Amino acid sequence: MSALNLVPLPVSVDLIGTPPFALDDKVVIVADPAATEVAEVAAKVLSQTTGLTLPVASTSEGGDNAREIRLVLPPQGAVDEGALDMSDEAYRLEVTSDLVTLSATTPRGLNWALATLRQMVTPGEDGGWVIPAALVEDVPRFPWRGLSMDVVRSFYTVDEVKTVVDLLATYKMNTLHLHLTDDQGWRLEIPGREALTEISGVTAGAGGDAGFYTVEDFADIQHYAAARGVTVVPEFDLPGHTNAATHVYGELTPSGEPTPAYDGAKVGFSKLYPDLPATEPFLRDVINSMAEQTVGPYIHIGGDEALEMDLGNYNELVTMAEKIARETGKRPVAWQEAAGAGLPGNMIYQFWDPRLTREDMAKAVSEGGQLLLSPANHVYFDMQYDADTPHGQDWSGYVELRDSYEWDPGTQVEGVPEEDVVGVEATVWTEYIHGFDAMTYMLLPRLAAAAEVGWSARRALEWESFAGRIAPESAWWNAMGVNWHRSPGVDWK
Ligand code: TNX
Repeated sequence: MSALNLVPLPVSVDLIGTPPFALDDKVVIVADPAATEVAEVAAKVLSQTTGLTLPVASTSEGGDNAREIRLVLPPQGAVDEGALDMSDEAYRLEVTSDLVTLSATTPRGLNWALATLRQMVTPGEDGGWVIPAALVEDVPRFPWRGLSMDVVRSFYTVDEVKTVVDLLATYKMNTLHLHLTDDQGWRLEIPGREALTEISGVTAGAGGDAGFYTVEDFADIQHYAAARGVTVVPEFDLPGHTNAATHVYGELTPSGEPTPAYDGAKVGFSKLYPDLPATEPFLRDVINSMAEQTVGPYIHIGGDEALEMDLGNYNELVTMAEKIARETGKRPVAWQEAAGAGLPGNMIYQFWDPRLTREDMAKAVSEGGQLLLSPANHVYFDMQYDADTPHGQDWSGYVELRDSYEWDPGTQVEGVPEEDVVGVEATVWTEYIHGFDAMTYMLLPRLAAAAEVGWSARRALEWESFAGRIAPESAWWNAMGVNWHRSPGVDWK
């Protein structure tokens, strides 16, 4: 039997050598009570893979011929969202001829076991489906593996966002960061500030779609994501990238007049003013509402590209936002520019622009901060693959699959040791990505590369190996009905 094609590569895989598990319509999924939600996801994923409809049960039927997929959690296997503890994500997957056992300490870990199991399902010799007998034991290298998705320049529907969640879970990525506010639009309903979405929910970047998520939509996305091991991080980008807010509230500008709507792609012109009386209440209302609406432990306060702002005003505003966010009980995250603002210790800074100085980040980390890595030259999925890519842009160069794969998060930022890196987050900005076909075309296959860089041990990262293991995944993307790009160097099926 050939080696298993698993992405991201697990810590250990042992083929047992006994006959495979036959996956047919006699198989029952048996789940511990705390694992029933994952069991439902498993039934759906396996049905999408094979066309089989497998029942979910809470107790084993027993019997000599019973073949089961068991999902096992220890008692009190609750997900502790607050702790960046990788053991919460560890899993064990054992496949024998008559039993498949997925075990983990949390439902999230079970989701990752399921992701591995799905990749092990292969066509059998007699036309059915088989899962090779094996033992897989696995744990991630970094606790944060995510995607930041710009739903402002172009809006994506709840169902489209759910499909992105499916893709993240497929590669054991645990975080969906939603970029919800920017110059061109405002995408999350804020109760008490409904004008934000009434006025700026109907605007977008040129060529992009408009729209917004209601409070119910946002809850629905988070519930769907949580069932698949994915945490949602909302972003209120400030003090730059705020034209959608100043377009709604004239009181946020010195003239008292609202700014015109903006549908261009230029960045860095908009700003807030710390001394205006309306500013702090506005920050408070938005951050408090986002925090209240958010299940996960983080809130992103932006901080990028306030290019036309006085540094003193910038620092004052990110300090104000950090304090308000902190008071909600969430842990704030900000783009790398905020690392120079002298914010308190345990911020997470998101490194994105390889052109900017890294000294501020090294200093902030030495003072207790941590780093999330989104280097544009590796994981900005709005970068074109090459000159012929019909979507996206190229300010950070072309980024092919291999570029997304060949880099080491442990050594990206001089002066920042691996233990201060929380993980890897790809981004997809949508100034020049319009529609969901374009979106998944830009994500796939690069998303899988970013996932492996964040999950797998460094010694495992070999392009030839990855290129071989990623090839069969195209069958899954086709089964999901999503568009993808045929990156060179891979023998796609
Ligand atoms: C920079 S990345 C931005 C975004 C743009 C992106 C385009 C970051 C924090 N800011 O506003 O959409 O480049 O690649």
